[in-house]
Amino acid sequence: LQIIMFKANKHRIENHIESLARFTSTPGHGATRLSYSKEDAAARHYIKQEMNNLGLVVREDAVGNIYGRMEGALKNAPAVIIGSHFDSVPNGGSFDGPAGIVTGLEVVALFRDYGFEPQYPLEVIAMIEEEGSRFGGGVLGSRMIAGQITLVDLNEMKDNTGLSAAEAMEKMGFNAAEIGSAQRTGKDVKAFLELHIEQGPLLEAAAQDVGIVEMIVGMTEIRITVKGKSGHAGTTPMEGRADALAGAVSILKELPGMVLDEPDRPVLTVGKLNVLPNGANVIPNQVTFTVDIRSAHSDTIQRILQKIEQLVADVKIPGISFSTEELLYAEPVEMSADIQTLLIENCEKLGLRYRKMVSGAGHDAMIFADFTETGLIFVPSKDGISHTPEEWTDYAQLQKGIEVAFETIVQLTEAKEKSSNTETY
Ligand code: HGY
Ligand code: MN
Ligand code: MN
Repeated sequence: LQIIMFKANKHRIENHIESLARFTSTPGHGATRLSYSKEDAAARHYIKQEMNNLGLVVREDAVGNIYGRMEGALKNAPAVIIGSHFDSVPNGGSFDGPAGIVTGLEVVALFRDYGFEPQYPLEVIAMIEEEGSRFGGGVLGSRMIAGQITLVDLNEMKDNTGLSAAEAMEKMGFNAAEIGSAQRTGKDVKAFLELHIEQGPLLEAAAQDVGIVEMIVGMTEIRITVKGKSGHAGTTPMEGRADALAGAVSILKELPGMVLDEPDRPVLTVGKLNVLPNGANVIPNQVTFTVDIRSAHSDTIQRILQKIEQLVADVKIPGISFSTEELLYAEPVEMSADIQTLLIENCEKLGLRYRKMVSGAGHDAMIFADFTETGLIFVPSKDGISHTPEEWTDYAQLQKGIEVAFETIVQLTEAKEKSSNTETY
């Protein structure tokens, strides 16, 4: 029995990752690449150029997601899509997002190297605003593809300078009003596959090469705004102050305890907090902060949201008011059982160690799963860390994950080798 191993090219992989890592507004302090920023534009140029070099037909949808398409033998057949996002968190790492895009580029390069021709068309995708670092919420590129976002939403989502997502798109030559044309459905998408770094410690600790994701936890992101009354820090008596930060603290200090007594170990994070007018000698009149809650069980998330609602209602400080907005709500979602089976078969064929696992991180795959067969592959993260400049995955590990992705994409596109005399047995 002779198994032909199609080896991915580690140098190409490393070169792509290192090249994309250079497009950051914080050089030396990790990847900071916000959607529609000049760093986005530089990364976009690189990605499109590499797609062109691979002979792909390159296009950008109305809202800035990038596609590189390889036609298949079957005309008008739904496409298999592979890719991830190219925006980052502030001061993030080089692999979160780009690892999945580089996987798409390398899979196509392997199709070219080994003479594979897909029956179903193959599309590499690079999506915007998965992290939500600029406009909040997250998975925005994929939610627009899934038809879950309207033009009204894009006019309402603002960055911290008050610019809306629609205006930011327009500045880069995209057109939020055409958002409908960005939608994909199960009719024109046969499957979606994403490779991502694990962003946790399990694979490295168990010396396993690949994580096969069964399910992505549910998550919600809310933004709470606390309004009070500004005033002079020196001449305003403590009694009767409507100090917005004091109001916010009365909520913030209760939040961690809310999840600790939940049986299924949900997580809650306050990652963003803004104080206005942010003067050391001015009583704050407005504080906004985000609350990110995740659990494998949506009833747990609902219960925590109700507890927060009650907590806010119970705060009785004269002159202090609260408002809450939901920026994202995603149910826990299962990955395709069929694709998981293919991934297991391919890991075994390649002699790789693997585990099935739950993803505590959100990914574009959780949105694609709403309308097409979706698979998510993890590769190990050094020390389990991510969303920091120290984020790292050995290129040899990334190469193994890409080889699993290649085998799986060959199956999903029902690709055939050009010369028939190199049958795999
Ligand atoms: O927040 C997340 O889980 C992902 O990194 N956007
Ligand atoms: Mn990511
Ligand atoms: Mn991330």
